[in-house]
Amino acid sequence: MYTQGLDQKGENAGRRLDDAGLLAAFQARIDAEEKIEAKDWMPDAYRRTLIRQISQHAHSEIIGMQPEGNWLTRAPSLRRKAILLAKVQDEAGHGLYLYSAAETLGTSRGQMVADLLSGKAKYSSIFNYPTLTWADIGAIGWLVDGAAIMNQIPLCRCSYGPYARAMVRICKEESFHQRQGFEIMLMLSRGSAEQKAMAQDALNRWWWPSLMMFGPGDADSKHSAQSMAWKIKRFSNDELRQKFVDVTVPQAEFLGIRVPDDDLKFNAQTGHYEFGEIDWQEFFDVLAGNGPCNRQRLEKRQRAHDDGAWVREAAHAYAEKHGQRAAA
Ligand code: BYC
Repeated sequence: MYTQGLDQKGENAGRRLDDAGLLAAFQARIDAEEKIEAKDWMPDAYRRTLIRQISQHAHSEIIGMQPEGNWLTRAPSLRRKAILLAKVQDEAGHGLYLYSAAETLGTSRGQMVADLLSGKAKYSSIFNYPTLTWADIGAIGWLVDGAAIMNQIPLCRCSYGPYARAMVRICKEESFHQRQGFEIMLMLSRGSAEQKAMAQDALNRWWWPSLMMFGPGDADSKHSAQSMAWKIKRFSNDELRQKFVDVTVPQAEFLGIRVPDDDLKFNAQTGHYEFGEIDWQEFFDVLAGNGPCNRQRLEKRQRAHDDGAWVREAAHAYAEKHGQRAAA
C-alpha cells in the first residue's frame, strides 16, 4: 500500500515528502473508502482523535457495568439474573476489544486506565445516573443500548480498520442487549399497575439522558467536522439523535408509556418527530464531573483497580517466567 511503502523506506524518506503531499494522499485513501491500518502513515491529529474516542468508548463500556451490576444480586428471577450477568460480561468484553483497538495506535492500556482514574479521560455521560428500580435495567437496555446501536452501526464503517472491525461484533451483542431491555419493559408495561408505573418512571428518568448520549448539538460539536471528513463519524450528533427519536417514540407507544416531552410531535411533512429542548446545562454539568453518580463511579472503579493489583502482578510474573523459558 502507498503509505505502508513510505514507512518501509524509513522516517527520513517520509520527511522528504512535504506534509501537504502526505495529507493529500491520506485523505485520498479515506475518500476512496480504504481502511487505514495500524502501521499506515496517519496525521497525528487523526491518531489522537481515535485514541480519544476509542478510549472514551472503552471506558464507557467498563464504567457502564456498574449501574447494571447494581441489580445482579436483586434481579427478580434466576432467568433474569443469568441474562443480566451475560450482558454485563459482554460489556467487559467490549471494553477489552476497544482498549486493544486503541493500543494499535501506540497508547498503552495502563496509560488509558490512568487517564480514566485521574478524571482526565471522559466516559459516556449516561453512566452517571443511578439505577433505582428493576425497570431501570429495562430502560438501559432499551434506550441506552438502543442509542448505542444507532451511534455504533455507522462506526462499523469507520475509516480506521481495527476500530471498525471491533464494532461489528460489539453491535451484534448490543442488539441482543437492546432486545432484552425492551422485553423487560414489555413485561412491566403489560403487568400490574405498579409495574407499569415503574416502567413509566424509568422512561421519565432515562429519556433525556439517553438523548444526551449523542453528544452536543452539531453547532457545539467541536470534533464533528474533522471526524466526518476523516470518516471516523459518518453522521452528525444531531442526525443520529433524530434517527433515535424517530425509531424509539413508536416503541414507547407500543409499550403504552409516555415519552416525557410536552413538545414531542410528529411532523407528517418531514416524516420526523420534533422534540423539545435538551437541558444542555445538565449535560455539561455531568461532563464536568458533577452528575448524580460521577464520584461514586470513579471511586468504585479505583477500588476495583486496586483490588486487582495482585492479578496484574501475577500475570506479569507469569509472562516474565515464560519469556525467560522461551529465551533459554
Ligand atoms: N458523554 O465534539 P463532540 C455503551 C464530549 S457505551 C461524555 O461532539 P465527538 C454502553 C466529547 O468527548 C457508549 N462526553 O465529540 C456501555 C468531547 O470532549 P473532549 C459510549 C461526551 O467525539 C455499557 C466533547 O464532548 N459510546 O453504549 O466528535 C452498557 C465535544 O463533543 C459525550 C461511544 O463512546 C457524552 N455523551 O462525538 C450499555 C461511541 N458526548 O474529548 C451501553 C463512540 C460528547 O474534546 N464515540 N462528549 O474533551 C462517539 O461516537 C463520539 O465520541 C461521540 C461524541 C458521539 C460520543
